[in-house]
Amino acid sequence: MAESFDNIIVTGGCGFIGSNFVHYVIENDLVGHVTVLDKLTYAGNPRNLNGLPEDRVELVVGDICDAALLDRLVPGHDAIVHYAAESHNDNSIADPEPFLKTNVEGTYRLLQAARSHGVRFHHISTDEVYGDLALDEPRRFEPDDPYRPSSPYSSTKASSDLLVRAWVRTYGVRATISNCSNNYGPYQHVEKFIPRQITNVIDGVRPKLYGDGRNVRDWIHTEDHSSAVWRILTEGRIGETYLIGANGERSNIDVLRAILERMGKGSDDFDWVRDRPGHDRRYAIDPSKLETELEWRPRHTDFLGGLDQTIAWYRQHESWWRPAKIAAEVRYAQFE
Ligand code: NAD
Ligand code: TDX
Repeated sequence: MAESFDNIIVTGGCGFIGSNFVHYVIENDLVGHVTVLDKLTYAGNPRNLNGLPEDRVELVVGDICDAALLDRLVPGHDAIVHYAAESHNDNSIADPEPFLKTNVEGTYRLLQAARSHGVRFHHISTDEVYGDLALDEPRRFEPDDPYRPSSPYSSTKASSDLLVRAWVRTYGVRATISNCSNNYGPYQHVEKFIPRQITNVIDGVRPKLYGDGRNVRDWIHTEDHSSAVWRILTEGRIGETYLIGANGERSNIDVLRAILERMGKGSDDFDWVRDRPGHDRRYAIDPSKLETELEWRPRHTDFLGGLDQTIAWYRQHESWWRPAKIAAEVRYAQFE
């Protein structure tokens, strides 16, 4: 039987994916109240929670590494859904330290709080913990594959997953883990591939493609990520890892050319730029455990339709992304 939750904490709920989950659970009346715990780093924006009822969503601005804050905040809640992270590979290559702090220490602090206060815990992770696959390899990532992270970012996410597994086994924390593939949709930070290229085209700047452009990512719409997390939180087996994916493998050059075509540009109207160091070749998720055991299915199976909606959203929400765009391109100029 599905477990029910009335009052949950969502860490990182002002980021791209966490805020989508807050909208999902409130707008579908799945929980009574959400406390968003978010440090509001460069990646967090309280406007992502606009339109939600104030009596059902409270924003607490704070750091997941703050143990005293967690001890005050966690009692009275029945679950923690943990999205907060430093999430961008390129930033982790330029400066790994915030990734160690937030992704590893922050997850440790939250696990200790969940343990002390007997609260259910769901940990949001990434397919990147499994490293990468060759382009011609006839297999996809499976939950029990070995961890082989490549970047400072993915190694800190892998570390956080291992902490969760140990806290389940040693301390009996009631936790689950999900590892999801690349998300796309509205509200994604403009440092990430799809919004960076859409906003470059809007600005009359040529998009930037790393390396030979043949790297493959497995795309899923954020709303499908949210519905999968809810299913795992309420019906998943404690201690289990579930992979979330929507059969959306595409090469970067194909995605970029789809954006260019939709925005009225030629198929070669972009710049090839220096490759990302340690750049993972291909990610691909086998979601069959989630589909079979928890009967979850993605709803957004038309990637090009989703891309059209995403482009339209960035065209209509320039005031949302403009300040972050300026800062992100300053950062890119330092390492490109
Ligand atoms: P994001 O960078 O858009 O948002 C991260 C949020 O966490 C921000 O609101 C930020 O302010 C907050 N935060 C950062 N450090 C914090 C701290 N110390 N204390 C409190 N809050 C803090 O990230 P996203 O793309 O929404 O990713 C969310 C989660 O999903 C991450 O755990 C990420 O690893 C995982 N994930 C992302 C993808 C993807 O495609 N973006 C895919 C799989 C998994
Ligand atoms: O300007 C660019 N040009 C380019 O070719 C950027 C920003 C990226 N790329 C390439 C690198 C990747 O192969 O596009 C692909 C996607 O890049 P990102 O958006 O940076 O995502 P990725 O590194 O794949 O990681 C994402 O998915 C897994 C999220 O950022 C992570 O948080 C998540 O864990």
